[in-house]
Amino acid sequence: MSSSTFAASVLIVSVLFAGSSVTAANGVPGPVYIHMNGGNHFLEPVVAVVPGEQIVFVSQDTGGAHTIVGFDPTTGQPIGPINGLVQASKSDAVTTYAVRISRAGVYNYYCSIHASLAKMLGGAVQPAVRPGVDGFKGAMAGVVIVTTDSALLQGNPATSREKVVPGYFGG
Ligand SMILES: [Cu+2]
Repeated sequence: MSSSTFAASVLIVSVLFAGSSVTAANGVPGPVYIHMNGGNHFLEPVVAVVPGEQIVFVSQDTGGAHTIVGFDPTTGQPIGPINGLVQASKSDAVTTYAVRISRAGVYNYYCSIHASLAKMLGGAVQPAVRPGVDGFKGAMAGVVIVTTDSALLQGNPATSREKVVPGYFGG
């Protein structure tokens, strides 16, 4: 292998692994973090994890609490395993809610304080902006995809690998 071919191979491998999580000793990748602050939205509204990987919701909201409620989009009923609450945090410490999901699938969640579920035409349910709540980039809701698809897993935003996002505190 020529040195230029080797350099190209290293580059390709680096690109392939740039988006993947740190792998723990047990072979399950490290946590994926989802952050929120006083803007009342989830900073990483769509993330992908492998089955069993830890998902950590991190409050950088210095003002108020958020719920993280899994729901069935066909009925609006709460559905596990996502079911958490994070209290307001301080700028030198964060509160978190962590969950692991073992079964592959698409898991919807929303904050019941800052969004509400609205029935769509046909009966399906979707999170909607709760009237009177400020700071939205749309309804406070998100999706976790539990998958082994490497293309999806490599699409996570860079902030999902950091427990605390610098400069993101607010409330
Ligand atoms: Cu909220």
